[in-house]
Amino acid sequence: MSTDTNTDTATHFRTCPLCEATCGLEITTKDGAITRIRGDRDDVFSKGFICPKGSTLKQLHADPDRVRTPLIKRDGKFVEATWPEAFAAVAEGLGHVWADGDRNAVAIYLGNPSAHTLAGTLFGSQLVKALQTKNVYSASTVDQMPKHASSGFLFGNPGALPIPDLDRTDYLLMLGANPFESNGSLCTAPDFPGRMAAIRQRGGKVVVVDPRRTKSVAAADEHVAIRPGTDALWLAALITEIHDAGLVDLAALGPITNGFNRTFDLLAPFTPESVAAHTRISADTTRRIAREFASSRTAVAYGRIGTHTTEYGTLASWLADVLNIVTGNLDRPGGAMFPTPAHGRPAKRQAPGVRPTGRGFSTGRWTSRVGDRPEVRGEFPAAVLADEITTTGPGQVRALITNSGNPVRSCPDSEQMDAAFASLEFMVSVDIYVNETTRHADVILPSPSPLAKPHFDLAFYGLSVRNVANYSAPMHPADDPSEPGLDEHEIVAKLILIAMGMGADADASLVTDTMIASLATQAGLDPDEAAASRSHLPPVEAIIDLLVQTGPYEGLGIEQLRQSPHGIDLGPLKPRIDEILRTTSGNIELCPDAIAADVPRLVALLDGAPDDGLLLVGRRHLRSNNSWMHNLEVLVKGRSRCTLQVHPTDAHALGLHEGVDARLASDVGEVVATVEITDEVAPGTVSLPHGWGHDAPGTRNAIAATTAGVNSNILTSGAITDPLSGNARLNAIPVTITALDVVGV
Ligand SMILES: Nc1nc2c(c(=O)[nH]1)N[C@H]1C(S)=C(S)[C@@H](COP(=O)(O)OP(=O)(O)OC[C@H]3O[C@@H](n4cnc5c(=O)[nH]c(N)nc54)[C@H](O)[C@@H]3O)O[C@H]1N2
Ligand SMILES: Nc1nc2c(c(=O)[nH]1)N[C@H]1C(S)=C(S)[C@@H](COP(=O)(O)OP(=O)(O)OC[C@H]3O[C@@H](n4cnc5c(=O)[nH]c(N)nc54)[C@H](O)[C@@H]3O)O[C@H]1N2
Ligand code: SF4
Ligand SMILES: [Mo]
Repeated sequence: MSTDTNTDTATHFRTCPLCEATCGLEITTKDGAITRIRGDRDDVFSKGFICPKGSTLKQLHADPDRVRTPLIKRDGKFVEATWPEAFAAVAEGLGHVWADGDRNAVAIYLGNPSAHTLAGTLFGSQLVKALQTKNVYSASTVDQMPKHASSGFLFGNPGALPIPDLDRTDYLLMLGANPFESNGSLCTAPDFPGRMAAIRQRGGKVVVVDPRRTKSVAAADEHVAIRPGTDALWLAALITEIHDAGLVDLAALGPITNGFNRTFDLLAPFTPESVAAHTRISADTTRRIAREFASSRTAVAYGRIGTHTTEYGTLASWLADVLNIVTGNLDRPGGAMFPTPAHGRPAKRQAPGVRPTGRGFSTGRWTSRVGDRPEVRGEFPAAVLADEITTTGPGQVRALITNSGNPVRSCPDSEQMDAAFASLEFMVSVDIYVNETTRHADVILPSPSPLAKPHFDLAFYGLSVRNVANYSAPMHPADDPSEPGLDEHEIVAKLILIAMGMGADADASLVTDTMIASLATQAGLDPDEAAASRSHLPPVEAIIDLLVQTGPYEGLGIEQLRQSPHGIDLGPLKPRIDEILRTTSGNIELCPDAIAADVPRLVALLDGAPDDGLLLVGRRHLRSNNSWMHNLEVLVKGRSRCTLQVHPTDAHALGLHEGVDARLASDVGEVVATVEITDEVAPGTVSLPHGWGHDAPGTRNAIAATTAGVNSNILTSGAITDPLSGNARLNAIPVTITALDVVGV
């Protein structure tokens, strides 16, 4: 921070915590009040790039609807409480449920922002462990779990996700992602649009595969308007074509990969011709793109939400990686690479010639009580949480903790979720708003404004296109009278202590002290010395210091981070497959049994008749963030964005007109949405964004309520998931549309 005492202005540099892009912000204050937020031009990674959300941290900080005092529900109404009262109510409410002897009766749901907070990334898994419950749910199973599953199967390491090396690739094949709105996902790359443009400027090519003509499509060389839900078919055909054309490149990865022939045999039925009707992509196009990809100097296939959140999510994710592997593009510059984050563990040294074997990856170590769904990475599908709450009998979920999640809007079959939450015996939410989910809570524990918290992107530096480290100290002291008074990590620490049976009064520092001691021990340091030498630091900074000092970059610690307000650039990604692999063979397992056993489902899709009905897909908008940030006037003003996009041909056939309301129905629910006729969607595809529907009673989001929109997850089904990952199908939903008669016409 720099200050000018003459004018009482100060400049703070922080990383924006709102999305995965990790942009640097320059925040100017006068007399403590924020006067301006703009992109930090000196940020080593984002170099001044910012999107409209970054600057609205100011409005979020000031939002009068943001919860600033713990709330306890009494006689159906929230009343303000002190922190000791709130924690006592939590200990009592959860304690009552635990008293019956079943730890599984308390469930937890961790929402998306918990990947963006230190509370979530450092203490989330500790809380899960302390709860000793199998009922663990998160936004991962409405998002990227297929990617974890495919990495688990391929590399034995579900936490190691290959990232497209955007800055060096010659050919980006991007499926089901729209970084012009989302700013990128599982690919931390501030100014993704600029990085895409740079690919083209250096003579490379960008191909976007999406049933909608998005802004990302407009900035690409080529648009492939795929039929929703068919990415796995198409990727399989690309691989078969590359194999048949003799373009497989085994030079680098062949010696460390098992299962090439089995993979090619399994994928043989999928050819450019055989998948053409289902994907609506001509065989010529598929053949040409396969050859371009394989013969490009470097190339990378990168799939995101549109490929992952379908019934074939893990297969599609696996196939994108197979495509990268068989063309020699995994773990090499310009291909798909594994970042080396500053807080990661340093590489284990292997004796020369010895493969780095591990324990491999498995799912289904236990299964859900209702529906017998396998756990994946210790989680059940978010799609079954409602059933676990409403199905009576031993093991029933009776209490719930949510941390930064809004599953009543973000998860499938959300009306059922809403009703289920209303029936809980006890619910506690760590959140910043009273919204569709937290209105059901008995206690709300408010997290401070993002500007009042320390920040270090533990999750996203592991998914980043460059190795970077940037620490932001809190801009406001924890005891700022306009803030709730406890940092979010302290709130989570208190919940951990309650779950451990230590009561509501135990000191949060017990949790941070234990973490410091155990990290030190793991790193081979003396725990007392490690703690003593960091006793001058706030606990979270001490933990980051310890992680970074014992990480892969020598000479890096919190001091260097503090002195580098614009971040530290640790260079481009480096090949490191041997440090990643944890398979029992020590090799990449291209065709593991679990995956092979799921391929017949894809064959069945191919053998079935192509679906000619209407398929619903979602979409994102730059000025939105899943189901929240809709209470900030500056972001939601103007025309409603929650429209049902229909292609002119379909609109004509259905008798729909621009701006009228229509009934949109799936086999689990229906909504009434306003029609927008646009050829941006492919014929047969309709699109409605998720995260809207802010008209529920009992919420406290005055602005959001005025631009409510409709909740698209009324239409998605909890029953249909990708079997290997448990991920919900949120795209490619069969729907029907009926024109509603306009009154008076
Ligand atoms: N149909 C459909 N559904 C989808 C998707 C889709 O594409 N289509 N996308 C899915 C995806 S990718 C995701 S990640 C999920 C997201 O699903 P969720 O994580 O369940 O929901 P969000 O809308 O991100 O809600 C975030 C919550 O965190 C709160 N919050 C914000 N900042 C903080 C903070 O700093 N601390 C705390 N404690 N709380 C905070 C907000 O008030 C809000 O309640 O939605 C999924 N749902
Ligand atoms: N502004 C904004 N930014 C965000 C978010 C937000 O809500 N708003 N959410 C954040 C989160 S939690 C995430 S996970 C990321 C997601 O980031 P992205 O993965 O980039 O997500 P989307 O922008 O939803 O883009 C998904 C695209 O997939 C297309 N699609 C749908 N079905 C299919 C299909 O079957 N096949 C193919 N090939 N394409 C399909 C859709 O038309 C859409 O354009 O964004 C993050 N950033
Ligand atoms: S792109 Fe993401 S990280 Fe960058 S300013 Fe926008 S919301 Fe923040
Ligand atoms: Mo997400």
